[in-house]
Amino acid sequence: MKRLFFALWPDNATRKQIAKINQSIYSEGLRKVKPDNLHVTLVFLGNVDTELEAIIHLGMKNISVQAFSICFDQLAFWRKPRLLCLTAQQYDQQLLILVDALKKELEQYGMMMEDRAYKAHITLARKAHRLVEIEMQPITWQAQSFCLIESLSTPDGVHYQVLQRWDFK
Ligand code: 3AM
Repeated sequence: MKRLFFALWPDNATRKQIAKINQSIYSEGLRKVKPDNLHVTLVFLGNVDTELEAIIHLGMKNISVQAFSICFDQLAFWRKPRLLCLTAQQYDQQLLILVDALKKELEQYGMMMEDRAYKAHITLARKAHRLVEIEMQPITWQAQSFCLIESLSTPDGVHYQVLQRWDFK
C-alpha cells in the first residue's frame, strides 16, 4: 500500500519564495513544513494498492486541462486542523475543473471522494494556535502540470515523493 495524493508541485523559484515567507513566520510550537515538501494538495487518495495505483497511472492521461496560474496572497489560520497556510482569494476556473475531473476519474475506479468545496492552500505550518502578522508579496504560482505524490514516513518525518507528472495543455 502507498499513501498517495494529487498535488501541484512548485518549480524551484516558487518553492524558494514560499520557503522564504515561511522562514519569516514565528509562533511558539509551530511545526513548519520542510521546503522540499511544500505543495498544493488537489485530491487526497489515502492508501492505494499496487493494482489500483497502476490503473491511476494510466487513467490520468484522460485529464485535459489548460495551464493556469494561482495568486496566493493571504496567510490564513485554519483553527480546526491548526494550520497556517497561504490561500488564494480567487481561482482560475481551470483549477476547479482539474480537481473535479480528478475526483470523477477516481470515482470511476470505485474510490470515495470528499464532497467538501475545494480550497486551494499551501500548508506552511502545523500545530498553530493563532494567525501571525506578516508582510508578504503575493506568490504567483504558474501551474504547468499536476503530480501524483507518495507520502512516506521516514525517521526524519514525512517526505513527499513525486511519482508521476502530467503536463497541462
Ligand atoms: O498539505 P495539505 O495540508 O494540503 O493534510 C494532508 C495534506 O494536506 C492531507 O493530504 C495532504 C498530504 O498529506 N490529508 C491527510 N490525510 C487526509 C485525509 N484523511 C488528508 N486530506 C483529506 N483526508
